[in-house]
Parts: sequence; C-alpha cells; structure tokens
Amino acid sequence: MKKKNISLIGVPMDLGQMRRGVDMGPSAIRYAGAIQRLEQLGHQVEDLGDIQIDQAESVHMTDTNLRNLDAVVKGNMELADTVKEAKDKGHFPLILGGDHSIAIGSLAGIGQKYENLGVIWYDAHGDLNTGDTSPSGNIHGMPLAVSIGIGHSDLVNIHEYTPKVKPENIVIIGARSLDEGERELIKEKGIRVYTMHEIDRMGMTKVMEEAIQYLKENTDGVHLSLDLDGLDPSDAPGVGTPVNGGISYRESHLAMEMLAESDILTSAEFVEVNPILDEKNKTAAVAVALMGSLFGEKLL
Ligand code: HAR
Ligand code: MN
Ligand code: MN
Ligand code: MN
Repeated sequence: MKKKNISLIGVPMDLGQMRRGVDMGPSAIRYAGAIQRLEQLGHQVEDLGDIQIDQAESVHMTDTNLRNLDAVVKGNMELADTVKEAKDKGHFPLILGGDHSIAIGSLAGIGQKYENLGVIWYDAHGDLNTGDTSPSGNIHGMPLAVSIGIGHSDLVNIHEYTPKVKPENIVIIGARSLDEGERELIKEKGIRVYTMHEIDRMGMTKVMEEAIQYLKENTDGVHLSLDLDGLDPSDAPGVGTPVNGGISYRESHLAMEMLAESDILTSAEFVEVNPILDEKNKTAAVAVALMGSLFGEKLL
C-alpha cells in the first residue's frame, strides 16, 4: 500500500452513553503502541493529541431526550474542524475514541471533501436511532442516522451541510443487535447490511470482496468506522455494550488485510474501547493489531 501521512486524533468522549471509562480509550490505544506500529510500517504519523471534551460531572442535562446533547455537539464540532484541517493537508485522519457518537464529527469533517463518500460501519449495532426511536437516549446509538441527515438538527447540521454520506454508500458489517426503528430505516433507505448471518454463511472473504468492489465502483473515498463491539466479546471484552456471537479476531484481521490490499480507505476511526471494562488492555491491543493489518502489516 502507499505510504501515508497519518494525522492521529484522540477523542476522549464518554457523553454519548452512560458507562464511564470510554474517555480513556485514546490513552489506552496509544499506550498499546499505535504510533510505533504505524511508523514501523513506514507511514508518517503526526499525533494531534486529544480533542477537549467536557467532563461528564460538569455537564447539565438539557430539555431533550438526547443525553448530554449540547456537550456532544460541542465536542463533535471541534473534532469536525480538526479532521477537516487534516484532510485539507492531504493527510489520512485516524481517529481514536471515545464512544461512537464521535463518528458524527469525523464524518462532518470528511464528508464535504467528497462527492460520494463511502462508509464501512463495522459494528454489532446499526447506530441508526433518532431521539424518537432510541430506547436509551444515548447518542452513540445515533451517529449513522445523523450522518445520513436524520435526527436532531444540532447534530445533523454540524459544519452546515447534510447529509454527510448517502445511505446507498454505506456498508454495515457485523450487525446483530438492531432496534425496530433501525430495521425500518435500513429497509426504507436500502442500506447494505452484512449481518452475522451473512458473515457465517458467505465467510468474511466473500463479504469483504463484495463490500470492497461495491465501494470501489460507487464512491470516491471510504471511511472505516470500526466499533470494537463488532468483534466478539471474547476477543474484545473492553466495550460498554457487548453482544455475543460477534466477528472473531481472525476474521477481523482478514477484513483489515483485505482493506489494506485494496487501498480504498481515506480515513478511519476505532471507537468504544473502554479500559475500565477491559482485561489488561486486551481490547486496545486488539485495536492496535487491527490497525497494523489495516495499514499494511504482513508476515512475509
Ligand atoms: N441500539 C441501542 C441504543 O440505541 C444500543 C446502541 C449501542 N451502541 C453502541 N454503538 N455501542 O454501536 O441505545
Ligand atoms: Mn470524561
Ligand atoms: Mn457503534
Ligand atoms: Mn456497537
């Protein structure tokens, strides 16, 4: 793969859900050796540090059913600015979460650079809820809906354009927990989803071949949004909303290698690593190993 100028951006966001500790995700991933791993592969890495996120203790509830809305909007606006600056320099933004609500800012910063941005959403969940359909009020269950222009206007209109991505340019991989409203939205918008059923049935090789070919033909850039809970909890235990029956470490490894071979990615994020819930930083280490594969690591 081509050597890249990577801008690393940490987002210690824990306001999109209720479990504490996911704000320490960026530190845990850095500590697990992310930067060295990427530099060893010959890439240039500039670490832009962390976006400033309000402390959960000092955030006041607003009058919506979206938990911590204002503070989530504020953090995502800053993230969108930073990601946009990295893209303006021609860099590859690599964003470390933090809960998945940060995909709102990532995609807001990236989306305006492309006519037809593609997104791979690697996740146990659809993250296609709105304030009306959400069972929890947690914004980390909403970022994909927001990015196709559906949801609270403060979230949808970050950087004053919408949608950030067209529904037909999205591929969800690993889904096994969808709420009723999410199912309806998937059908209504015709979003491509490879659930665990398809992964079992077709195998990860075929799933990735199809996904990559589809995105190559229809998009002019691809963002990978990898939620560690897409993996099985036995491989990635340090996540806030684990769902059994997930993608294995080996399958994920293969998926990343196939993405590296295709060289279609133009940005990526790794989210939902929660060191407090983890076993000796195992999940952060998995994230770093997957990054290695994603950026071209090979044994021989
Ligand atoms: N669908 C549920 C909700 O909206 C759970 C979402 C859990 N989200 C994440 N991101 N961990 O994928 O509350
Ligand atoms: Mn915090
Ligand atoms: Mn998610
Ligand atoms: Mn998830």
